[in-house]
Amino acid sequence: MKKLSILGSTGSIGTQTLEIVKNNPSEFRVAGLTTNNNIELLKKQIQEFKPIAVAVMDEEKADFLKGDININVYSGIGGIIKIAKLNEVDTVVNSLVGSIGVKPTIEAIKNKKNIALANKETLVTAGSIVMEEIKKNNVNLMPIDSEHSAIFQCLNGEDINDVNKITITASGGPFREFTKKQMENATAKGALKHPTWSMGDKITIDSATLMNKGFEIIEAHWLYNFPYEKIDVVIHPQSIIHSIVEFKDKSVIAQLGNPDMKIPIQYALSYPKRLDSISRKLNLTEIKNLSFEKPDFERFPCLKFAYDAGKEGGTMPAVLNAANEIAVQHFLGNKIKFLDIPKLIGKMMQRHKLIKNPSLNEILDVDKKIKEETKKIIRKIEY
Ligand code: MN3
Repeated sequence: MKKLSILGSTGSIGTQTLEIVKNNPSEFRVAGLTTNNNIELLKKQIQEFKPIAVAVMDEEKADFLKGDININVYSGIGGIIKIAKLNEVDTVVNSLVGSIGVKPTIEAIKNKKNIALANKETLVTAGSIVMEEIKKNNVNLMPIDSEHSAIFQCLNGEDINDVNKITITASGGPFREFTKKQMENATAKGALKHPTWSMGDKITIDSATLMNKGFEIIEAHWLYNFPYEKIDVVIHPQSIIHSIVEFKDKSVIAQLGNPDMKIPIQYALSYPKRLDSISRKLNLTEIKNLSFEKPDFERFPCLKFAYDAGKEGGTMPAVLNAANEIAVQHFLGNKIKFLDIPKLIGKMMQRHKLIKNPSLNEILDVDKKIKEETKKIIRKIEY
């Protein structure tokens, strides 16, 4: 039986993880849960899954919860790290959103926990440090993201030296067919209508800019120790093929499934086993066609920024991520326009003085500074 801590249990990935736990009571048990501030839902989760401890990012809300229940309630980032390090836990599901997720992953690895990773910032900003710690502590890092789960499955039992190319599929997001002009007037409401996947707000906006795909390129680079030059993106609007690996003998392996995050989440938790699933079966004859297009780097400059940042390495991906995080936050709050997102990221990357082999503290420092600077620029362009 695997004992889990779920960081971000009230979010989209967190609640779906709990559904899987509920459906596989003999496989998984919950030991720790954390939320940003949704204590109403957390309370329900505590009653149902009976963890030994929880953490709430928001200190006031944590105090509020303490009066209500009789298990340990921790707070702040320190509290989240405590849940990631719980003695009773062997696997940490990190479904936090944002760079706040980096430290808990690293602390969990140092405490010999296996990681099921949904938090993108962990590998985007600190990939080299994280992969080193994974090796040093001899633990498993399983991707939860559908694309990386697909690549992992295509590579199962293969030698990475036999791989010619990894192709990550992208739905293209809600603005796939938008002209630049249409994008100028795009609203947060419109961007939140994703055609195939149902996800949290931040990642849905990242899908509209294709930044999400950019992050996935950087993650794939670290997960599979694979050069950027051989990682491609193809637009595949139906989101049935989740990624593709081409080998040197020109054989191509792809992984397919309905766009349902419960499938890759469950595999990340059950690996190396496969378990029965409540998810809907893929019915190929129901799908009229599977189509593929080249991504347009001109309309979606965030994708290009991600390649650039990844290839530059060092602190550049942290700059990409920090500027994006703040820009998306302000776009969601209707403070800036859709096309301001790439403008802000480009500006912050251009200005940045690269640190080549940064320590974790240097990365987190850059993260903080870039966020502050991005906010300063936004204050000037707000209307
Ligand atoms: Mn994905």
